[in-house]
Amino acid sequence: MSSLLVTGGAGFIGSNFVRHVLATTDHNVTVLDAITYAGNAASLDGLPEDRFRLVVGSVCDADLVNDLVADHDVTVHFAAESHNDNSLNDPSPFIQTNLVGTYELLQAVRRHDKRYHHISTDEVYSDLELDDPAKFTENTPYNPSSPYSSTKAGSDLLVRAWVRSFGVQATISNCSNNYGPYQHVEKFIPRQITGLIDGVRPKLYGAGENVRDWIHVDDHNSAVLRIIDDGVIGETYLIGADGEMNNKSVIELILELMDQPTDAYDHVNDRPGHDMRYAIDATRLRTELGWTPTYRDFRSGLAATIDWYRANEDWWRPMKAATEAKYAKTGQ
Ligand code: NAD
Ligand code: TDX
Repeated sequence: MSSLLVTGGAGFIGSNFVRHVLATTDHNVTVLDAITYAGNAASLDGLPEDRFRLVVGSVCDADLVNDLVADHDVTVHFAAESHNDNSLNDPSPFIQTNLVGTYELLQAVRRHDKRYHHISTDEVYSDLELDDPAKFTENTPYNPSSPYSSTKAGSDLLVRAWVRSFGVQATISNCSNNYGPYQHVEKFIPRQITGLIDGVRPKLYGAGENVRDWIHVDDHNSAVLRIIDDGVIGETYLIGADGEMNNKSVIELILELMDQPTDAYDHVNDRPGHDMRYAIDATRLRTELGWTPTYRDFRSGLAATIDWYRANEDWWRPMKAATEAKYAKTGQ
C-alpha cells in the first residue's frame, strides 16, 4: 500500500483518477486542490473517509507543498489551468499555476527524494496537418501554440531538467483530449451536451475541420497508474487510444445521440491560433508497459457521457451561466 498526493484532484481528470485509484488499489489518497472556478469538491463526494482526504490549497504554496510531499510516497501532478480559450483571454494564472506550481512540486520531491508523476498534454507538440500521415511520438519536438500549451510545455521541460540535473524520480505522460463524467462545461463536449439539454444549439468554432484524438478519461487514468507502477524513471509516455475525429463530426454525433437533426448547430468565431489536428502514437505505452484502452467505441462512450450529464444536472448547473457569459464576450 502507498500514499498518493494528487494535485488538482477536484478537477475533471484528477477526480476520476482518485475514484479509479480508490476502486482498483489499496492506496490512500490526499488531494491538494485550490478549488478554482474549475475545481469542485462535489466531484469527490462519497469517497471513503478512512482512505481519502481533501486539502484545499495551492500548488504555488511552497510550505504547504513541502509538508504534503514529505508525507506521501508518490505525488501525481494534475493541477493546472487547463482551458485554451481562458489562456487567450488572461494568461497570468497559467504562468503561476502551470509553471510556478510545477517548480514548487519539483523542489519538494527533490528535497524529500519522492516519486513524482507529471500529467501533461499532446498540445506541447503543436499541431499536424489534416493530410499528414504522422502522429506525435515521444521524440516529436516541442512547438506549443497557445499560452496554455506553452506553459504545459515549460512545465514538462522543468521536469526533464530536474531529472537530469538533480536525479528527481519523475515520469511524464502526454495525453490527448479526454471525455467522460465530471468535465467542466467550458470544454467542447460537455458544453454542447448541457446546451442541448437547455435547448441551445451547439457552437462549432470556424469550419470545424479541426481534429482531436479522443480518449475516455478512465483509459487515461489506467495508463497513468500503469506508468506510476512500471514506468522507467526519467521517461515520457504518450497516452492515446486512436480516437481521431473532427469537431464537426463530434457535434453531429452528439446531435444524433440526443435525437436532434444533425445539422442543428451554429458556426461561431474561431479560436485564434486554433491547432488543426492532434494525433497520438501510443506504441511505447502499449508495447513496453502492456497498456490497452478499455473504451474502444467512441459512440457508446459518448452516449454514456450524455446520460451522465442528463442524470447530474445538480453538478453542472451552478457553473453553466457564468461559463456562457464568458464565451459571449468573444462571440463564441
Ligand atoms: P480541470 O481544469 O478540470 O482541473 C484542474 C484542477 O486543478 C481543478 O480542480 C483546479 O481547482 C485545480 N487547480 C488549478 N489551479 C490550482 C492551483 N494553483 N493549486 C491547486 N489546484 C489548482 O483540468 P483537467 O481537464 O482535469 O486537466 C488535468 C490535467 O490534465 C492538467 O494538467 C491538463 O493539462 C492535463 N490534460 C488534460 C487533458 C484534457 O483533455 N482535459 C488532456 C491531456 C492532459
Ligand atoms: O464550443 C466549442 N466549440 C468548438 O468547436 C468549444 C468549447 C471548443 N470547440 C473546439 C475547439 C477544439 O478544436 O473543440 C475542440 C476541443 O476544444 P476544448 O474542449 O477546448 O479542448 P482543446 O482546446 O482541444 O484542449 C483539451 O485537450 C487537451 C483540454 O482542454 C486541454 O486541457 C488538454 O491539454
